[in-house]
Amino acid sequence: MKEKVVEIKQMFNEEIKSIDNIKDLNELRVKYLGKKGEIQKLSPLIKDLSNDEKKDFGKSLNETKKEVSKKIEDLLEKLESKELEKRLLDEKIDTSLPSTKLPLGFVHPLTKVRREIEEIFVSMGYDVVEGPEVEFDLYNFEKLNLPKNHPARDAQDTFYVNDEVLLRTQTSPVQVRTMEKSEGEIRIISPGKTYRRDDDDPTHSHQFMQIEGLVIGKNISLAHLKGTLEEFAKKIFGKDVKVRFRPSYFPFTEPSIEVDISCFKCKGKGCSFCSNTGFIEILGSGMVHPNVLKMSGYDPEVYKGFAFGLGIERVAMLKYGISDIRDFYTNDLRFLNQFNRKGGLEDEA
Ligand code: 2NM
Repeated sequence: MKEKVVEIKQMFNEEIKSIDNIKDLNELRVKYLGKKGEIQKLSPLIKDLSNDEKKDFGKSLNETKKEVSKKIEDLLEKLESKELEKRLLDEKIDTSLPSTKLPLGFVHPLTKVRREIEEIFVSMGYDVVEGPEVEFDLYNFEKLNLPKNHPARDAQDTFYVNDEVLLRTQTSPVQVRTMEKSEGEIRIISPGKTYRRDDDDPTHSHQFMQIEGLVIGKNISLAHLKGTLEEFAKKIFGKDVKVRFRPSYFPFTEPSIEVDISCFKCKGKGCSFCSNTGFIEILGSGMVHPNVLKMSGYDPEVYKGFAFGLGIERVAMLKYGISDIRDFYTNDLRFLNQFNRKGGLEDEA
């Protein structure tokens, strides 16, 4: 009986030597340790033995089972780590290969210029405030000293939702809303989309972008307006530009002032670009009209303020020499790619 066990053990030891993969090892396990395996097959023989022999045989059968089992487990462990190593080697990533190029996006020129203007004013201590594009007539016109039937409304005709609701023609309603909510000093700019009833052409667009600014304080004067806007013009167009202030008219400011910079084509000598004036208009401004202050809860005897507004398209057109405002809105990549990270030298970023 015992010889049989030894024989099986020897057979197993011989067979396991040639196993070099997990699949074959599993087959070997079934062959020796399975329900109908070589070792199990010996169990029925036990009943024909004497008690002493039974004990002896049972013991050697168990030991063999343990031994075979242990050898299989050990080899399994070795084979598993070998296979993992092989898989890692096979799947090794070649980091020297060139990567697939992903087209990187870049910001729209209007966003670029808006951010640049915002940064200049934020560095002077202004907050950036936004508001609704669909506005009440009350905020877009009436509280800006433009009552119904005021002739200046003509120049700012817009898209109406109904008699009292419209698409804002400027971002000033944001300034009005801010004044209503505030007491005391204010220093804000409000960027955003604005709308006018205009036929689109190279210099007009029914939708455009504006940044307006508002400063309110007890001793704010025209001197603050001039100093601020001159500093802004030099930061955005270069420190060599000359700045000119010219009287004008807006219903919401008194006095009203337009700001020009020296023409960068002819440096102020006069050319076709500046209609021989040597200057180019860049923004409108003025001291906030007492009526506007009053309507928004400020006492014009105590508080004064200056305000200004500029078109982002206009600044971008002057800065980059763009001659048609519609280029900003038609999404032609030949136009837009000029503003990619490489300055348009390559098709994609
Ligand atoms: C401009 C020109 C002049 C302006 C006025 C106000 C407010 F709300 F304070 F009255 N906000 N913006 C203003 C003044 C805007 O745009 C050409």
